[in-house]
Amino acid sequence: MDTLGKTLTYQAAIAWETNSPLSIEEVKVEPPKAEEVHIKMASSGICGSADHVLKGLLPLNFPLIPGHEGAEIVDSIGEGVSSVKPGDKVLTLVVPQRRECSSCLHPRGNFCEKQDILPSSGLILDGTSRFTCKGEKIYNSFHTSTFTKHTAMPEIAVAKIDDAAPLGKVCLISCEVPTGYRAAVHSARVTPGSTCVVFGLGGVGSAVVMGCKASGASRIIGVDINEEKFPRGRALRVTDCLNPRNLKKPVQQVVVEMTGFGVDFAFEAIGLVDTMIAAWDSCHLSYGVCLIVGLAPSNSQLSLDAVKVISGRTLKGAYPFCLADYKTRGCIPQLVTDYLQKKINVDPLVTHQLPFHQPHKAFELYHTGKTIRCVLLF
Ligand code: CND
Ligand code: ZN
Repeated sequence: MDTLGKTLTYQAAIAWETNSPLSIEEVKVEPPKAEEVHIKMASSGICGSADHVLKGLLPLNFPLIPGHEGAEIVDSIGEGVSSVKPGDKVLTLVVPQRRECSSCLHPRGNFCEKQDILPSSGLILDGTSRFTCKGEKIYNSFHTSTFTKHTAMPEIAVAKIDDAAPLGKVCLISCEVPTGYRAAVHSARVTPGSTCVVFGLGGVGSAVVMGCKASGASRIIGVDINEEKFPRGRALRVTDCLNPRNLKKPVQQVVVEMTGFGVDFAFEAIGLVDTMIAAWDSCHLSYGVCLIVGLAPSNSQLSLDAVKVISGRTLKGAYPFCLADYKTRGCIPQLVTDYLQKKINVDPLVTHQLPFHQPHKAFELYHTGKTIRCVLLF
């Protein structure tokens, strides 16, 4: 259906305030303005960051339509849009790529100045919102908002993907897979025969494990407090599983003893300061690389032993897609093609699929830890 020029009403899941249940509402969605696209949602993953947003751990404006891990079809385009056309399959991008700012133009930069994460206004590029409900303005999350049947977004925050992509699964390639997989392959540059530890075997941590395995790591230690994650972790080639709650010593000490001197690469994919420190302390003193992927609550501080910092270890962060020269619109479509060509496999990461109008059930499943990723289907 061509939505050009029309304000239409669609169902969306709204969080009216933090820590309140999502409510399915009738939402008015304005048509796309210049350099915007109107899209029809096909699927959206339930990412740990969306849970952080709903709990108020990241500073976003409410009421909002959450969700940022989406796969969709372009419905109509505003003036000046040239990279996509109606009918194209696309993925939403938490970090857009306008290709004009210092980050976009730098070969190793990608945190485009048009991003809406640090800080987040919850508005589209022109400073307005395209959503209203019951007469009230509804905010976006990170330019995206995927828990809605339709949305209007900036063209620079969508990436056209292969027509053959199965939309019920590839939504994970909009956030979880590039974040985790590329953190191992591209940002940490895991080497063949190396030892790795991954803190958190949820969605992102599982994608990190896949990246470590694809890079030839010989030992991958998985750490999680939920042992339901271990069989799926082992299927992805985690070699040793540790539950810190069942250990008599701090987990970092156990990891160092298991590997002799500490691992070559440590990843934190939980979002807690304590596990970030444990990941750092698990690394080899001299050449270990620690990559922080998890998002800690805003304003939390990471306190490290200053003496141990000078031994040579490296600490890096991997904010959404800020993986060195990993440009979002340029690189994400290639990951979809790699999936279609069976070079990477995201199927094991999609453990559950539910209809869009059951977000509560999806979050319930998420909180029990029974999922790697639950995908909402529209
Ligand atoms: P998910 O909830 O699926 O995974 C977290 C895992 O950590 C679960 O398996 C938990 O059981 C486990 N866990 C929780 N507490 C502990 C603990 N104390 N010790 C050991 N294990 C524990 O979340 P996700 O994988 O979707 O996201 C993980 C983090 O990554 C989260 O902080 C999210 O905000 C962040 C993230 C970052 C980026 C990025 O670009 N850097 C993108 N997406 C998500
Ligand atoms: Zn830019």
